[in-house]
Amino acid sequence: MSLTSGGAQADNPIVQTRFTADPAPLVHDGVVNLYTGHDEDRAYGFDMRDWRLYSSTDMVNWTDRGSPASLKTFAWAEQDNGAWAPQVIARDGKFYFYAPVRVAGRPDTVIGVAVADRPEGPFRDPIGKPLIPARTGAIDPTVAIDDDGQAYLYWGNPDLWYVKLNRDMTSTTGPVIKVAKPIDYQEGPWFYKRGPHYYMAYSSTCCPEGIGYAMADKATGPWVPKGPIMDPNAASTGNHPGIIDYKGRSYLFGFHYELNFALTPLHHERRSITLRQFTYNADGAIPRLPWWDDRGVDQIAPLDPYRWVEAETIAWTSRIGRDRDRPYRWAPGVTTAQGEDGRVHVTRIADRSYIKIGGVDFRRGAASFAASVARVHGRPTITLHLDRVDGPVVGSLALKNDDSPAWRTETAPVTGANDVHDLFLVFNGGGDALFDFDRWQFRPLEGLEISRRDQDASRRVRPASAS
Ligand code: FUB
Repeated sequence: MSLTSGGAQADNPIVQTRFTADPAPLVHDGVVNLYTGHDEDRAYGFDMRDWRLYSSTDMVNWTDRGSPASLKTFAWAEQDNGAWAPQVIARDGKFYFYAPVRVAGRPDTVIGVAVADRPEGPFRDPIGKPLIPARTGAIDPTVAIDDDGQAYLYWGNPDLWYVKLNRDMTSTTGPVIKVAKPIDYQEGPWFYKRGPHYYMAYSSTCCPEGIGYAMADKATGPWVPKGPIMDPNAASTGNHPGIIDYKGRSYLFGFHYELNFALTPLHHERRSITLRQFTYNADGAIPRLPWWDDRGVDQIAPLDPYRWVEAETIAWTSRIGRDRDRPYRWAPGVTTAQGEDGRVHVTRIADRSYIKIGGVDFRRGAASFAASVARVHGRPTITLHLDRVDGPVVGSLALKNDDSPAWRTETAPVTGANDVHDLFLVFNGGGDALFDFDRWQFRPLEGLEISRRDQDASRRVRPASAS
């Protein structure tokens, strides 16, 4: 199958290496930075200790950027649980991270603020105390800056509150205001302005939760309920919106529990972030969307394999095996780890596991494949399949047995890879920790220099289609 007309389609949920919840996307500098909550692998109820970051430029392949912040960021907070829904905003060259946490010995929650110079952090606490002191229902902060420069922080379950932020984004001004909430409002507010309209999306009708929204003519309301975006579904107790525009398309993030149900028929708070594309109506209304499916969104532009690609750039991986007819089942997997220097790599690669990269544009042909690897055990192989996990093989790299932790590059010839294809890196060998994997790159066939015209064509944007 050659996908020469454009790119691939994503898979829902968009992260399989961890359980993720409470999506908070931030578009900055041409990149979607998706901040998430993180449900521990063995969670029963909410068991959340850090936040995660994933980034994408095509909405199909997501790069694991590690943990930008954790409960340790807030030294005064309870350290064993409570890292609930965050949001990040950029202002004046810095990034401000707002999140609810708990304080030892208090039944209520508080909201903390942290700041960083880069989207991936590390975030640090500039005030050494809660930004919003303990209050009933002080969870799920959402932040936006109005056209006049005034920033607003909303939050709340089951009521909806806001306060104005000072220009420094780390202090408040004026009173905390409780607003008249839409009747089905529950939690998880997502506040933003688009054109002349102010929007408040939220998790609705607990439980199970759908997604609703309201609109207003100014940042402080009154909020006029506009009905559901997504009806609740009995298969999912929770939901939680994050909404962005990116490269001319509009996206709704939320979550479901399908990877949990791949493990067990029992409900646990082990959630997975999902994604859907939509188109606003001419009057600014958000259309009613169906429940999350297992198909994600169209790729915005194919991935360029002739530059180094982080190995943790993943459209789908085999930690959860899946084919379209036989929904979910466990399979040998891969995971990701973050070094002391903040860099993320793929590790604990098991025999028969794989990483799928969606919509890779080999253009007029690849000559070789290079992988940066370390801690290689035995003689594992990386076999390069196109289109399917058992699709045509265009190359195979046999790694040298070498336990050294130093990254080194190994290469193998490639034949028959051209045009746009999904790429499956399939790992084989004895055991479940075959090697560590930092990044990979193809080299084009000699003489087939990649012209500017080809590069432009490969970045051609497909017409947007609403899901
Ligand atoms: O993830 C913990 C809590 O669950 C969030 O703060 C709520 O919005 C709900 O998603």
